[in-house]
Amino acid sequence: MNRKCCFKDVVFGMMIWTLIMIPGIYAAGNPDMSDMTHSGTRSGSSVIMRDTNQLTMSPDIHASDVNINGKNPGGVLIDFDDLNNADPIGSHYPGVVFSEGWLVWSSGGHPSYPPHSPPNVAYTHSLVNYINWSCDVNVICFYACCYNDVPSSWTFSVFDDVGDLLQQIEITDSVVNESIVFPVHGIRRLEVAGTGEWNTHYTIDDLYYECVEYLQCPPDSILSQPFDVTHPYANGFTSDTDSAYRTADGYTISSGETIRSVRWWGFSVTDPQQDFTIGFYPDDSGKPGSTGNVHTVTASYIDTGYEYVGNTLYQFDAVLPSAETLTHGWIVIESLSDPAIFYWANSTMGDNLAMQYHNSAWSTLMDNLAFCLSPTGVPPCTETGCTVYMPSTNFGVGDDCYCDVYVCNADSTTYTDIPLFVILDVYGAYFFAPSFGSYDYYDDPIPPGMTTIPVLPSFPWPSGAGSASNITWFAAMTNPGFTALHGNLGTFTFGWH
Ligand SMILES: [Ca+2]
Ligand SMILES: [Ca+2]
Ligand SMILES: [Ca+2]
Repeated sequence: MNRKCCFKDVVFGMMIWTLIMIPGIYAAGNPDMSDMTHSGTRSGSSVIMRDTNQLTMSPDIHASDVNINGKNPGGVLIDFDDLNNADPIGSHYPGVVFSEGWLVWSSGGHPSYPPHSPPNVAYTHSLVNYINWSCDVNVICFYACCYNDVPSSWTFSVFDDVGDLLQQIEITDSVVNESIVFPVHGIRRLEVAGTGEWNTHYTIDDLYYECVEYLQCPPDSILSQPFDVTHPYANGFTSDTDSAYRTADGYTISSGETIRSVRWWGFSVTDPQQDFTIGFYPDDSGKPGSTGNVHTVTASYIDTGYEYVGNTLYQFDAVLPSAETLTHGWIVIESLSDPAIFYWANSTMGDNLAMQYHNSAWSTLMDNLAFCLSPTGVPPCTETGCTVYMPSTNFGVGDDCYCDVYVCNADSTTYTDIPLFVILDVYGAYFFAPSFGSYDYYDDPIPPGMTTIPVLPSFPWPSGAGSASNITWFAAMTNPGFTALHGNLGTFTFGWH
């Protein structure tokens, strides 16, 4: 009984200390950021123009760098020279489908249609034709020959995945191996049309394209809007407690799903920060509502290895302290006070609508922000201690319920004599896992890194359970003598209805 009393004293001492300290975090004064929030040129190792609300990136148009002869290793060059004269093209090249009627022609020596790469070119006489890509393409280049013996014009058009026209290029006179470049993003389809006898008087050769390349969302993501490393207009939008801006994007997940972890990408000037709030706000007439659920998180981050105009792109991951149940609304990721300025990176996925808050009002950004939402998440192990996880804070009939405790051993040796206590507090009655009797603890060895202890196996929340609130888990390691906590105490409060 002595052990139990000692442990409870330690636990509740820690709990009260935690409760007292949390408001202090919010009340902490902000350092003077005035030198970081002004627009214009920053002194330092790199001189980059920045607006206050975003990084000002000069567009990095890949097409201007592209060497159509395959110099750019990121793309694919189709020269049609591996096929024989009169072969149909069809699906011969992986990831690209040519409509029926596109054929190869060995046009060597023809003055109006000389191959750009001998011997072959491609053509179709079909009035209705297309070339479809299975990936989003961010640049297409090719060489066209058009022969205008009767008045004709040729229109090359590219479309996105929903059939919206992205760009058109028109040729109205005879050309020989004219370079045609579509430096636009998200192309899925090319069509050729025209006037006069256009359909019998053109060829193309050396078709070059680049597929869009995304960074990865976690495999179990329920919303994926990742950063696009081939984005020609990579940018970041200020979302920082120390600035006058914060940034939001909309999201919708299926009813019944919950959000437990968030991955996002951004730029930090200068050192990456780790302390953020992630807020989920209901929609209020097309903008974030005034009150939402705000989670304070400590993120882990990695340097992605990508740099945009001198700015390193970081990938951040954070586990929410409790599952977020709002299935539709706005997510706001904002860095807490820190000398660095955080810029949330944009994405080429999404509806091209995000919002930014400034001067007490939300305004529209014609862009998307790069983030992923995931229903599970094991926190990074950086500090020794325990984290309790349940998939909801308020269970209803049929909801998936379980309880895991993540035990972080940040030391390099396996603990063999460190007890792990997991205690359920039901209105002052204490149940000690794993037996849920009046006193028990886990005494398995705890290896370095993160160990997941399944405390309650998964079960559907039953009917007839009534309702309850403020039921709390405590999880902590102690020293072998049970007199002091070893690492951080984890708590999780939940209820049911
Ligand atoms: Ca060729
Ligand atoms: Ca800051
Ligand atoms: Ca959006």
